[in-house]
Amino acid sequence: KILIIGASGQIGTELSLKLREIHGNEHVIASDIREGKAELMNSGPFEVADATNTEQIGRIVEKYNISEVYLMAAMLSATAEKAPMKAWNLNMDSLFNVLNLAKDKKIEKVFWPSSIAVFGPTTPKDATPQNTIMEPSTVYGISKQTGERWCEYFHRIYGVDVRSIRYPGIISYRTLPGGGTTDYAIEIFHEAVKNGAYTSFLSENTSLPMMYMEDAIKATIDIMEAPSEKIKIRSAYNLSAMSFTPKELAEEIKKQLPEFSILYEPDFRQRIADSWPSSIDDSRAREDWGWKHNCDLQSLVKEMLEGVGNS
Ligand code: VAH
Repeated sequence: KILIIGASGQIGTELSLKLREIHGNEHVIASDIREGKAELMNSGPFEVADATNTEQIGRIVEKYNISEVYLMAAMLSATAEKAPMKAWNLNMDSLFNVLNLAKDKKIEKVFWPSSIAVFGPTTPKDATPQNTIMEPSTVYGISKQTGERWCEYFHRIYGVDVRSIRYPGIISYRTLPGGGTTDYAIEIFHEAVKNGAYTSFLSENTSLPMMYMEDAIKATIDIMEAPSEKIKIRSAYNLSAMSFTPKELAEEIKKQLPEFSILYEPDFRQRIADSWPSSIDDSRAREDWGWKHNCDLQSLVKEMLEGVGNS
């Protein structure tokens, strides 16, 4: 059976629904510190639990005979800057909780998301390589970089089958964003449909790596389904689909909504975005386990405007 921790979150919700579609509702247990959307709560078992609590998670693993865990709980970049120690404890203690369950053979396989936030201001910005300088300047990035090192360690020393990818900004309409720096690329669609205008908290030429939720879910399930010997990188794989700036996104929206207008008022999140790559080289994921994205900027805008418009 599969357990998703952080199932009420932006990615966790859609990942839970997709895995239930594939494996059947009773095969996929959702868990989070708080209940999630009705669609999630009504589609299968849900357990309220604290991701950092070893007894609570251990009990769920035993109760449902869990073999695979997707650990999607974390405090994201912008929120983490406001509560550094809380973010560190949540992001790290939840990871140790799950890695130790795997080390003790209580579960067989772990997915843990890293992020392009592991890169910092001294990292080469364009087509950022899989192996390069990583001096993250955010609490979230530091926790993801450290988490990668621990995943690699638990694999090498204890044989834990943990798999990870460095998510870019993930864009979706079914769930609200969770306090990230890339949230502008979600908010803009809701505002465009509601008010025909949006004020971006990132400057117009801030290029960031981005991905549509469907591609992110596909990558997550693909890497978990791949034969273990194909997963040659046990820290985390670079992953990408597209890169764009707020200006390029606004231009694409204007093709569908000609009256849409945008203003730029950068806030504290500009500094975070400026420390991240503009684009990512994900050739290793494509070589090792056959990653390829489907959704580009044009299809993203079409899907998002339709999705927001109908939700
Ligand atoms: C954030 N959406 O903005 C997350 C993600 C690369 C961005 O890590 O913090």
